[in-house]
Amino acid sequence: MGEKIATKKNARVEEVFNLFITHIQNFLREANLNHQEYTNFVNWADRLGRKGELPLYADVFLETHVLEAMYTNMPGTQPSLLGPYFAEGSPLIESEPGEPLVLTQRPDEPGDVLYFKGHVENTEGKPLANTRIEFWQNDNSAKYSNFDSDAPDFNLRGHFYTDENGDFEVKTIVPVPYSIPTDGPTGEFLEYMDQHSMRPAHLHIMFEAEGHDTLITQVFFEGDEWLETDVAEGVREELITKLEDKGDHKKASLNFVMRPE
Ligand code: MBD
Ligand code: FE
Repeated sequence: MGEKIATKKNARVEEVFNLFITHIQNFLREANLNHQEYTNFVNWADRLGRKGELPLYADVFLETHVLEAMYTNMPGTQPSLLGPYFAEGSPLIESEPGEPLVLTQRPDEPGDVLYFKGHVENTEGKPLANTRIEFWQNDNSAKYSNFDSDAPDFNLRGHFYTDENGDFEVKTIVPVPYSIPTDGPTGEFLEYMDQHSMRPAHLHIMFEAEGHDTLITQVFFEGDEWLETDVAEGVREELITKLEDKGDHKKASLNFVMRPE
């Protein structure tokens, strides 16, 4: 309607898009695509977008490379993938003094009970009290609430705060290895690449503390058969913890180190 298209110049955006298109063009040249292959490729990308799998595809095959470029050799706990299954607006979890926090769950949530303990401090060794912790994971059917699980919205999701010593303990269930969806264009891609679709079992945790860089990371478990071949390449050695068998429940813990801004 005669409205001017935004032409505001942004040197960074221009640089990034220039690089992007140059590399795609070089890729087409290097792969020596014929016209039919080019059409097939465009159609595949179109299916990916229409199925809503672009965020999934990007988080599985690209996100880890952004993190590696940004955070390798930085002090503090290594970030890992945010992934496509974070949901805004999780419930606040509170508990009576001395009682553990209980992550939102159904009355008889299937799975092995897990008590997960964490300690949060910064790179100077100062414990970080009152750190906001966002916590989400899959259920025993390997699905995420708000996305592919039949569980109510925000099941196995919640946020809470560290105590005065920078500690927290939350009662949940042990997450299970996860297959990314194989019935759409992302699955098609995995088949072309002859690659499996599995991620090792993991907890998603996001830490926010005043005056510190937000830490988005994941926790994995020793002995998981998918640690070495995680389809999304999200595993970092220091994020692997041990599941201790305590009879009627499991226990695990990890320390997290945040960087001052
Ligand atoms: C997941 O559960 C996940 O955490 C990532 C990063 C990608 C796909 C599924
Ligand atoms: Fe996940």
